[in-house]
Amino acid sequence: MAAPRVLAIVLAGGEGKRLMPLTADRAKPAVPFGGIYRLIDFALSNVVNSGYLKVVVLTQYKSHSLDRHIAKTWRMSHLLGNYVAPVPAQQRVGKNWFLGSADAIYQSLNIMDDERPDIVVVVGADHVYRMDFSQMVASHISSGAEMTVAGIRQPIALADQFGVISADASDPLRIAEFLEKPTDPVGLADSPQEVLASMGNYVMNADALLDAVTKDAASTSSRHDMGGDIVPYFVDRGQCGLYDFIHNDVAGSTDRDRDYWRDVGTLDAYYEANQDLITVEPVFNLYNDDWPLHTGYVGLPPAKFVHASADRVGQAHDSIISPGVVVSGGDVSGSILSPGTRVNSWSSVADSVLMDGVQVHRRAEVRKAILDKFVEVEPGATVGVDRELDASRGFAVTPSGVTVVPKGTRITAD
Ligand code: ADQ
Repeated sequence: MAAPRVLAIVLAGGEGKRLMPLTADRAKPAVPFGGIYRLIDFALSNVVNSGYLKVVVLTQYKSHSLDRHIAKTWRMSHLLGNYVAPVPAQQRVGKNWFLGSADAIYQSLNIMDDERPDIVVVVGADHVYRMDFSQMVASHISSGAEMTVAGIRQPIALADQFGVISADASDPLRIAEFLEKPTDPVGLADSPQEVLASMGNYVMNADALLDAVTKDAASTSSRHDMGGDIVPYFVDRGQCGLYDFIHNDVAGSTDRDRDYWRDVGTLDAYYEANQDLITVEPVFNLYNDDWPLHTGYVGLPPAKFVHASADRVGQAHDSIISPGVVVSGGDVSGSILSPGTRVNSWSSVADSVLMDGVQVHRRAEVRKAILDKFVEVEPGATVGVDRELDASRGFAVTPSGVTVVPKGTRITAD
């Protein structure tokens, strides 16, 4: 049988309210991550590494920096039939602008007319993981279902953030019930403290997708959401397969990060996923050449570490340091420094995420904080040292005590 024609659709219109202030003026998939990446790079790397080179990215909310990143980084050759094309939501008027992810696909059906795919792979754009979608497509084809949903076990306490899957008792590869973000979830029989969560990744027969989103668009009761409306539609028809991510076997994955999947939906989850990159044997390994994670080349000089003397250090340890960083007489530990950050003499940065262009001036101190782009910590100022002070300055302080400072803020020594 000839290989199916596959079109990938990346849903990148999410607002990411719970990541404020990091999403104050950028879409969630454009949030910087791990020094040199944006969140969407993980979904796009997975799609491209899976061998799918026709990719549309549906954008909507504050998409300027996302569009720029895709245009700069993910250009492929239309001449060779490959592309990553950002497609903004059609300019509808009024409240229709804000309809959900199924409507975003419905509005973009003209792309399906152009490409005539057999199969459509729909993936979210705001998770950190490695996944070979070609294995999910193979599983989808062999099951004969019209739609397949990828699932992974998650703590039951998080069930209200996910679609929760119940597999069919007689056929564990069919979904018998699907509840979007349930408030009273039932745990798994073999593990009551866990549920099987939808990863928000779907494989569908193109004709079935077209039919479903067209019917959905005509419904007045639908929220026009993939998880809330389209998945339940296929489950009710007995046409929804399950792909178990644990059995996913990405080339070159180490045992430790093979099952790694993080929904970085909250500031604490975002902070922890960044920390996962740093450890000696990282929980998530960026250095796996068999499944490279692509991003834009920043064109900056190498990082450098200078100005160590009797009373100061110019060093970083247990940290990720990006190009263009200068650590000049400061001390960095347990942190991620993005391109172009500066850490000056007698200052220290610990357990923090510093985005592009952050300046930490002399004798300043940064602890357990996320500093958005171009934040300046003025000489002698502190952040993350006194949470009450941070809150009184208007900074977000997360439940686990991470201070988050919005883009461009000047933090002064009081
Ligand atoms: P959520 O992430 O809460 O749950 P949603 O807000 O619809 O659902 O976001 C899903 C994806 O679609 C994200 O990548 C988002 O950026 C994008 N998106 C949202 N609205 C869009 C729009 N109008 N246009 C384009 N893109 C849009 C979903 C599923 C759950 C599942 C979790 C897994 O609904 O069932 O468990 O993902 O995280």
